[in-house]
Amino acid sequence: MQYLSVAEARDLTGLRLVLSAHVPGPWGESAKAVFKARGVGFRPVEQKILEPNEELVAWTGSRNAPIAMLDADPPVSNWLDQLMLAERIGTGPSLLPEAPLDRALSIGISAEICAPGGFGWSRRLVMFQGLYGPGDVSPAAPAHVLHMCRQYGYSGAAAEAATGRMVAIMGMLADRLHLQRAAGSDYLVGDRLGACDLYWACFSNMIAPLPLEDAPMPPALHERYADAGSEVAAALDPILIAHRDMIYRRHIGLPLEF
Ligand SMILES: N[C@@H](CCC(=O)N[C@@H](CS)C(=O)NCC(=O)O)C(=O)O
Repeated sequence: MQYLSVAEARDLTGLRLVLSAHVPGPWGESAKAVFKARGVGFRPVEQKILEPNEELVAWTGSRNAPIAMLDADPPVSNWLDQLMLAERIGTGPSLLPEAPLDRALSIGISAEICAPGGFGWSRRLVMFQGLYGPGDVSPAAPAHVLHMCRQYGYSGAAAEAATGRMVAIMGMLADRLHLQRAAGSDYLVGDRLGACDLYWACFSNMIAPLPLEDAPMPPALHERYADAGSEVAAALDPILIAHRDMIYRRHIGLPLEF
């Protein structure tokens, strides 16, 4: 994918979406899927993964991605705010149900996948444990490592609890999909595509990545994602993968471009 630099993007109008360039970051891939499903075009802007991104911070106040920048509006850097932006400016069927209780369920499932302490956050803690742990990160570690661990809530104790959270969330999603299938729906809530379906499809790559021909990421990242440990492998009910493959084929499109 071709990315604009921050300098090229900041004075343009319309939607500019800052993304971690050339990797399938799960929050970034989800934001792309959400805007696409709502028919909203955007210009991709480069964030350099794990780097200080000083120009980006000066423009948006954030170092990481994704960040949605619409015209001269304030930056939108949280997954839920990005979903609400897509709901507001997009067209076609909403990614949230009409009825408030169903909305609450859809947003709640999405939060279990995307929010701090949720599935993606927990998976990242386990990956950090492989890179920087076990145990707390040493205060003598390089500054960028300390910064990253602080930003993403890494500690030995948090990483220890993370696999249990992932397994519990995967169990909830699998139970929900079985229930929905029995009621005649392929989707997590109701009978049409919702944001939570897109989030699960994108975040599932953190434990069971799509084949490299569909998601041509650096092979080392693919291996790291695929190696999620025996507890997670045991919790991977085939219905979770069947759902995400259907969501990619029917709604998001393959191969991925990042
Ligand atoms: N702000 C997002 C989460 C953003 C996030 O965690 N981004 C990560 C994963 S894609 C990232 O940019 N990582 C690369 C980096 O930190 O440089 C939200 O909670 O909605």
